[in-house]
Amino acid sequence: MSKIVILTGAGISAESGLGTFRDEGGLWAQHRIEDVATPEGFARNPDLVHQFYNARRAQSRMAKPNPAHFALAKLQKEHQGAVILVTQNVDSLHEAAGAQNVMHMHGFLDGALCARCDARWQAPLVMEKTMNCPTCNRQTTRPDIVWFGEMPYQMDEIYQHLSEADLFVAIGTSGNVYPAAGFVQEATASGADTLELNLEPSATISEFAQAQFGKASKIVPSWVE
Ligand code: BV8
Repeated sequence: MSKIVILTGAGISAESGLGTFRDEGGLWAQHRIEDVATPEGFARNPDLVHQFYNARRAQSRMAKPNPAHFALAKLQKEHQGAVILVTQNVDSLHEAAGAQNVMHMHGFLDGALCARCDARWQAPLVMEKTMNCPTCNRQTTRPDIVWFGEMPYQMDEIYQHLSEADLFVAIGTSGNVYPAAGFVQEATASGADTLELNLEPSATISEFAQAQFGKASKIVPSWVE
């Protein structure tokens, strides 16, 4: 059975009402990356960072999966084990649509992490810097999110899957953030075919053998069919 590795970005959740980062009025237009998505920003002003993620957590808990999320879950079900879903997104819309074993390389809005003892637990809707870690009881709680300059999760497994891929598909990502934006080269180097499904050409469009442009809720279900 051929192996398909799929990478999704904020664009797949846009039609579920969750803001993207670099589109008009996106998250990075409202906040400086260095203030809300770096460990230095968190050390400088944990309240601001918690507010940023509390607002996104509240929004994501009200969001519903769209036809693109459901189409990928269906594809996964039909190709047991041969469809690997990697996401840069920190929402849980893939899981809400029925996807399994989603690899959240940039972390989880619904995850809390202790910066001191590495304990992880389900984040409450509102997180504050005064929250005690349930394991070491210190006030060192942070969102379980991979910030700029931090090592994304499950990288070894992801590179292994890319080395075995027959097809790599990037959906709803602008191709600006590494190492995710470099996955297309890894896949090409292992002889995989490559496809970009996006609203508009990404920064790495020249690396893809094929591309289809349009809204994810339209082009992803038609590609899965
Ligand atoms: C790391 C936190 C070392 C979670 C995020 C130079 C070269 C190489 C690397 C670097 C470099 N300079 C700096 C770096 C490192 C840095 C980096 O890449 N910086 C960039 C800005 C240059 N990377 C890191 O620090 C990473 N760590 O490198 O560690 C290492 C290296 C290798 C191996 C191991 C370790 C950590 C990166 C993670 C940072 N955390 N976010 C959060 O707050 O959500 S990144 C942030 O951007 C999000 O996670 C998001 O997922 C990610 C990517 O954004 P996109 O998902 O692509 O969203 P965007 O808005 O950009 O684009 C949306 C797209 O959707 C658009 O194309 C749009 O057209 C499309 N779209 C919109 N609507 C629709 C649609 N498509 C279809 N349908 C629609 N309706």
